[in-house]
Amino acid sequence: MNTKNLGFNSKLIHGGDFEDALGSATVPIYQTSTFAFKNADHGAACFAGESDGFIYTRIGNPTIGALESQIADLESGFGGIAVSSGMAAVTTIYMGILGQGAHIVSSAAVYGPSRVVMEQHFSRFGVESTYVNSENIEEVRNAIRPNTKLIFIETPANPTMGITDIEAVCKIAKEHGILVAVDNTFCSPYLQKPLDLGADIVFHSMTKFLNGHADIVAGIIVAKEETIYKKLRTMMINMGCNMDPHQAYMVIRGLKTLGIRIDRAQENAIKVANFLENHPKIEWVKYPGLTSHPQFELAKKQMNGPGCMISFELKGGVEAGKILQNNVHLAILAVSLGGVETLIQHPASMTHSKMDKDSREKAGITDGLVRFAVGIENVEDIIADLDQALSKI
Ligand code: LCS
Repeated sequence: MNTKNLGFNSKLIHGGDFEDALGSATVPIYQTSTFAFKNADHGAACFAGESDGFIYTRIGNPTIGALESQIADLESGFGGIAVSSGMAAVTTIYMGILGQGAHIVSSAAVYGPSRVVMEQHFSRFGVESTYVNSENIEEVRNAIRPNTKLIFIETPANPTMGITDIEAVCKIAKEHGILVAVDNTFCSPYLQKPLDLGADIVFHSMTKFLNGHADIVAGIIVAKEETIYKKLRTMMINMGCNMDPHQAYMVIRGLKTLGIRIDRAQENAIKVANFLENHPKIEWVKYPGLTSHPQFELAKKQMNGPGCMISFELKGGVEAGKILQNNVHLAILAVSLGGVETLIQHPASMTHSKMDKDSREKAGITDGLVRFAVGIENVEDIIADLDQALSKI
């Protein structure tokens, strides 16, 4: 079925370039590592790229391919590269685009390991990095060097909820012939389409909203153009960070409800953010749907909704935050986000603990910051849970 002209939610159900020979209504799991060739010439033609046949699951697999084509279409890209985790997406992009002597400019506030892997490991191979507050476009411009090959941004940023102007960054990058990669994990293509705003590469931890059920770890990269797609696909194949067919099946299944899951969680998040902002024990709340967010207007312009992630700090900082974490009952005290369940975590001691304190502080990740991922439960229950836990402080 040609799904090109369907709406977003219809594409979630019917998208993906896959037609089953036996008419299966859902994409089956091709749980195989290898594929039989029709004969020796066919095998050679597959390896030479002269035939479309499947060869070996690390190189390609029908279940994984269905997911890749579906997400590439949702992100308006040329092609998708499914990988074993969000971090596999990050390292595949770094490996594919950067080389010895290359330089990367990145948002300072990114998922901790995206920065740690660059500063502690890629630096050993001669890759230089500069971390800037990408909410300030001049800081991005000023960090560019003659050897800058990639601008890497995450927006909204994990966990500060800072917003980077994707279009403005891409404009600067184009002037210098630099590629832009955007981590779209916090939004999904339902809320934000970086390739339409000028980015070259978009990627996700599909562990989060795209799968949506907190039961697998997975990642995907989508490139806007064929040359970058081919380069990154080859890197994924050679590094061996491919996805497993069962993982792909789980994401295809979870993806069908992406729109209604986000609609519901976002509706809840707006109410939770308002509750927190008006609570006397809260010092500050950062949520793109609140007019108090410093980039409220930018968020409205580049996102289709404020999303489901909130960061806040309590009066009483770290200690008060601990009491809150220890007293919630409905919200699960756990890292990750984007599932149907509400989660709470403390970035400075959990997701961002491997970043040094100085870098954390410069990135706006204060020791007292608490991150709240809003799920699809009844919002009255989420708020009542927070209210009773706050009363313990
Ligand atoms: N990018 C972002 C924005 C993320 O939040 C994460 C994981 C990753 C990349 C890496 O993805 P993974 O390899 O885990 O699939 N974020 C997590 C978090 O905030 N809590 O636990 C994991």
